[in-house]
Amino acid sequence: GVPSKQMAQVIEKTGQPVVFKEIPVQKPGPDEILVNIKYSGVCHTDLHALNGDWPLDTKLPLVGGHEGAGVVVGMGDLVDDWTLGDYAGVKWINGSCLSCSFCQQADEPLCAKALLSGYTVDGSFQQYCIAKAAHAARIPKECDLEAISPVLCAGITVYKGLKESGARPGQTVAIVGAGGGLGSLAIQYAKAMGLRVIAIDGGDEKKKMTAELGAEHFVDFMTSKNVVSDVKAATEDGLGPHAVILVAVNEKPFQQAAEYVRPRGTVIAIGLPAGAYLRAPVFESVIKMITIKGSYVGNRRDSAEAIEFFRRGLIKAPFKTVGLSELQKVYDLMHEGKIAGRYVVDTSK
Ligand code: 8ID
Ligand code: ZN
Repeated sequence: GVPSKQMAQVIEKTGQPVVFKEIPVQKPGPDEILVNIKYSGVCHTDLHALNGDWPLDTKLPLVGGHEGAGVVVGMGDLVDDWTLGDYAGVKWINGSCLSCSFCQQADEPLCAKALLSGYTVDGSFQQYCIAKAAHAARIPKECDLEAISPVLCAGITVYKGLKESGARPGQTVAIVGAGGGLGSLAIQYAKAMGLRVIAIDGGDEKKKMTAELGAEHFVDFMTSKNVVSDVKAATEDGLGPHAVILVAVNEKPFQQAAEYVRPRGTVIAIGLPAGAYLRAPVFESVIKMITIKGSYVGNRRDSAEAIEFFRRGLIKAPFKTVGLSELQKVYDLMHEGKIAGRYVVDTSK
């Protein structure tokens, strides 16, 4: 049976540490499922929510988390396509209206009424979490819930970003922030899609990890004297990468990428550093015919495809697991930029 109380990490006030406490288990509405979250990845977005540093208010108090992997333990009366015991994923898009023009064209992340897990509705840093049945991700039974949890945001987002870049097999993509959560998965998806990878991040631990994941080059933003020329030099003809995937949490690379991307190339902005601006020189942008665009998570189809790459064994990104009770420690490490790969929390501890 489902208990009436559970442990959760609660943001009571932004800018203050999360509070590990007992809270009630919610009941699913008619079109919702209740998921017993086993594991949840910790995304930098959760830290933005804790800090309240985006121009978008969170609900308060708030249970964060949007990379939740677990088991369906309840559902509302209108739900007829889930079975108790199914594996389900709680992702960033918790629900959407399903009828606006964006939802109709499968741009559900653009729905003005989208519910955001761990931001506008309670998310996966609790043992029992609610998701709209139409949007929860279907996880095949053969998948390991611990290892797949980071796919539910990081994986979906970078897979979508790589598709949006238009980069084709054999071409080169620069991943900026390659040593972090999204970046480490981006290397794996890029490789699986037949792309060649230049990793950009800082420090020897991330250099080693990105090489093990399959990056051919590493540019250290902390020691490089000229990131722009170093990235260009890492491509065979010196003309720069075909695409740039920006997943860093720092404004600088958002103002640099247009300078090293290849003519006809595409810069994809994914990371969301607070208060930051993109910048590109008009002259070079025009005569190089470059494209700069944003990419925001993925729709339900992107999510299913990203999960399928994982199921096929193509995505093996490094993660470390700690108890849900230790979430604040993960935030502290993330704030210091000390995490190579992803942290996952185990909701039973
Ligand atoms: O849908 C979306 N657009 C979406 C989805 C999910 C997450 C956007 N995000 C956003 C998050 O909110 C966050 O702003 O993507 C960003 C990255 O999330 P993350 O991968 O979870 O963060 P991380 O694990 O802390 O990794 C960030 C990496 O960037 C590196 C850091 O060293 C770290 O490894 N980095 C930084 I900070 N500055 C850099 C620089 N100048 C840099 N790497 C290269 N050059
Ligand atoms: Zn996320």
